[in-house]
This record gives sequence, C-alpha cells and structure tokens, in this order.
Amino acid sequence: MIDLYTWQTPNGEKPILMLEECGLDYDLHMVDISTGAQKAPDFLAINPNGKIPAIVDRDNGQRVFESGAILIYLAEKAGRFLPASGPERAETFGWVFFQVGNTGPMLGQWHHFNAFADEKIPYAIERYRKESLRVLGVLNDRLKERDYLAGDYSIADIINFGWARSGVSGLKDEGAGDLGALKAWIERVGSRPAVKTALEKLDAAKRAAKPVAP
Ligand SMILES: N[C@@H](CCC(=O)N[C@@H](CS)C(=O)NCC(=O)O)C(=O)O
Repeated sequence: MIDLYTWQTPNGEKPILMLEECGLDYDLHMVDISTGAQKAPDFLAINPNGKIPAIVDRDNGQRVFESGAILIYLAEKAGRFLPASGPERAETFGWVFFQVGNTGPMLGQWHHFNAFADEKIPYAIERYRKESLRVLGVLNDRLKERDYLAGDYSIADIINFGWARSGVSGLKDEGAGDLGALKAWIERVGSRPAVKTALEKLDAAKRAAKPVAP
C-alpha cells in the first residue's frame, strides 16, 4: 500500500497516473500547497524539500520524494513501464530527466514571472517563454515519427504528460506554433483509461479538500 501526498498540479499528477496505470493500492492525501501545508514538519519528514509530490511505501516504510524518483521506484515495485535493461531503459531515463530538468522548471518559471510575480520583469518573462517553447519543440520533434517518447509507453510518457499539456495550453498564444505531434501524443496519453481515472480522482479529491466558493 502506498501513501501518496500530492496536490492538483502538473508535478502532483505524475504519481497518481503511475499508481493507476500499475494498479497499485494507494491512499491519497491532499497537501494544499496554497496554505503552506507542504512546509509543515510532518510533511518535511517525508520530503525535506517541502514540495509535493511524495510517497511512503507502507510495505517497507520507504519514503520517496522527487517525482522522477517516485516514478522509477513505482516502476521497479510494479515491474512495469520501465524496461529492465538495454537501450530503451537508457532512453527512458533520458526523457524522464529531460522532464524534471527542463519542462518543469522552465514552464514553471515562465508561469511564475508571467502570471504571479508582482514585478513584471520583461527579461525573465522572455527568457522563460523562449526556453519553454524550445523544450516543447524538443518533445514535438521527438514525437513526429513515434507514438511514445522511448519505445513502448513508459514512465517517460507518464512524467512528461502534465507539463506538456499545461505548456501547450498555456503558451498557445505565445508563439507555440503547430506542435501537432505533441498535441496528438497528449490526446493518445490522455485517452488512456488509467490516466482519465487518475485525473478524475485527483480533481475530486482537490474539490473535497478545497471546495470552490459558490
Ligand atoms: N522537482 C520536483 C518539483 C516539485 C514541485 O515543484 N512541486 C510544486 C507543485 S507543482 C510545489 O510543491 N510547490 C510548492 C512550494 O514550492 O512550496 C518534483 O519533480 O517532484
């Protein structure tokens, strides 16, 4: 049994997608990052970096933080969505780390400087806009001649899905261009039953944890 600590964000979606895909049992614990719950001592004991998502594996007491580490841990626990050896395993890791080092930080910073920062800094907005578009273009180019990022559907696709979806939608009026292959892949991944179930469960849990004012 896995305890999943998360919230409804592109990073927070990743482990619930994987848990549903693998059919692993889990309890969902919502950590409302708008209230600072991710910096509370009980959560810092699970992720010393104070960010969602994180998991605890009740079978052995193991905590795992950082979404890339979580997906690799779950893939190895379930024996699914990560080739055991060979070139596809190396390629899968490449696209997993591409996500945690590129799409997440670049799109996250663009969103911050563009939408949240009180002071509008043109240099920062432009830098992260261009870099976000560039990394979405890298994904689009990769998907022009294949259905999935690293061979069969894998944790490379699961981890990239949320930020790619959010980037395509958030940057559509910011010079994103066609990104047709990336959009087709978002449709392909988003239509998987486990992905739909995961997103619905997360949405329902967020609504229950933080009801929208009428
Ligand atoms: N590199 C981390 C990033 C996690 C992250 O940035 N989480 C955000 C939500 S998307 C968060 O918890 N933000 C709240 C905060 O920074 O206090 C991962 O991939 O798990």
